Amino acid sequence: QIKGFAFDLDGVVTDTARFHSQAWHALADQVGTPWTEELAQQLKGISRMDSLEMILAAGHHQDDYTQTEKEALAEQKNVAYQDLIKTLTPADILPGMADFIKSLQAAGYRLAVASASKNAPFILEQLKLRDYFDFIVDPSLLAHGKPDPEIFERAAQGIDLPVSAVLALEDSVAGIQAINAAGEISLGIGDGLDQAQLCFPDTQAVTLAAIKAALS
Ligand code: B16
Ligand code: MG
Repeated sequence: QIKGFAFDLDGVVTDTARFHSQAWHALADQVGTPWTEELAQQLKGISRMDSLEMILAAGHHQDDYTQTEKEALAEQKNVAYQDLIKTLTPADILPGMADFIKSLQAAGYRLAVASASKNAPFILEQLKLRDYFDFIVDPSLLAHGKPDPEIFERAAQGIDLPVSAVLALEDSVAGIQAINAAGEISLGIGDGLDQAQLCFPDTQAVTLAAIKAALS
């Protein structure tokens, strides 16, 4: 019996990946790592420091910088990213997601956000969705990022539910693996998420009725 939902943010509620990519692309150019669409895909759902390490490793530059220099590079990317997400408005909520979130709240489900992004509270404010969520996981308190289950376990705890009563939505492979490892019901949005228990082609297709039908 599902009593709560845990939402990934980027790729599920809004498309911030284009802004992450824009900011990381500039940084990749600066450190001399060739930017590819494949690399951009691999960064989805991955924490800021782990993303930086992947970009440096892709160009064999991981040993060229001290830890302090790496932190400065990550901060530089974040400043550029934060400048881009200031432009977000409710019009940037992915198709169908505002109605879906509102319908869940109206039906009495508890809602959590399980995003690896430290910018999640700001993004939710920009989208005017902050008040619909009972709990936002603070990723700075996590020992491990996705695909570790910790973030989805924390989301269930934050809304006072056992993991078995939570359905979680994700658009990344690492995210689906994290949900499955946590023991929650996994709902994948988009292609290439064969490990998800429920698969939907896009956000528009995700409704409470469709989920109930898929689970029955
Ligand atoms: P920040 P999600 C993730 O968001 C993004 O997919 C990933 O590309 C990003 O590096 C990560 O958040 C950290 O974001 O730099 O803002 O803390 O998909 O988990 O909602
Ligand atoms: Mg995502």
